[in-house]
Amino acid sequence: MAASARQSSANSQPAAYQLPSLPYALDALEPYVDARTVEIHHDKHHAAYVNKLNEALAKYPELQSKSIEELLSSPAALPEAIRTAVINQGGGHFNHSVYWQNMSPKGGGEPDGPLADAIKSAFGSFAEFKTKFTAAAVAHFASVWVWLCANRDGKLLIKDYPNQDCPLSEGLVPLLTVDVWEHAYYLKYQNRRAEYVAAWWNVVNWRDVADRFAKTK
Ligand code: MN3
Repeated sequence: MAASARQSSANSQPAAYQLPSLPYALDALEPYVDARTVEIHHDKHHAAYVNKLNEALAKYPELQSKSIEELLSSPAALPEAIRTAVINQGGGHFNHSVYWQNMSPKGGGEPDGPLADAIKSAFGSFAEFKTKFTAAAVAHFASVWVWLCANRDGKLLIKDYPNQDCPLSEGLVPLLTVDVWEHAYYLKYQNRRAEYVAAWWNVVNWRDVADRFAKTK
């Protein structure tokens, strides 16, 4: 009985990492990002990364209390046995978490304030930044994430990462990302990745991006 009680108590403990709720309704990003895609992408794909991250960390309670940012910022410090799993599954969890927060039904347009100034300084103009970021997102054949990041000096740069690799592992601050894995757009756009990326700009939550940039100061 005691063993069984312990077992059930262990099973009822909350998992170390939880799937974050979406900050809007499933259909809130319509018509740009459709409800069915958001549902599958969040409830199935993102959830799977969280579950597999928890599985990888099951035998490492000391790592479960760390934030996902901490884990991904120092991959070399991770036990070798789970390093790849944490980079892939933890990266999947982190990247998707930023992706959801980077979008809003009230998004679109252009940033203002210090973020707008930094974009102008790094890329010449917002239009030029948008062109370069779009080109990076559309160009890749493989499954990648394209990011706007800040380096340690606060300078902005566009980076793309394969699989679920993320800017934290290179010491960069992640600001804005678009998921261009096929599952992010295939139901609505099929092979038309460029159309998805063009639509995605309409839901970019510049307030969230600006908040992330403000924390780099
Ligand atoms: Mn995805």
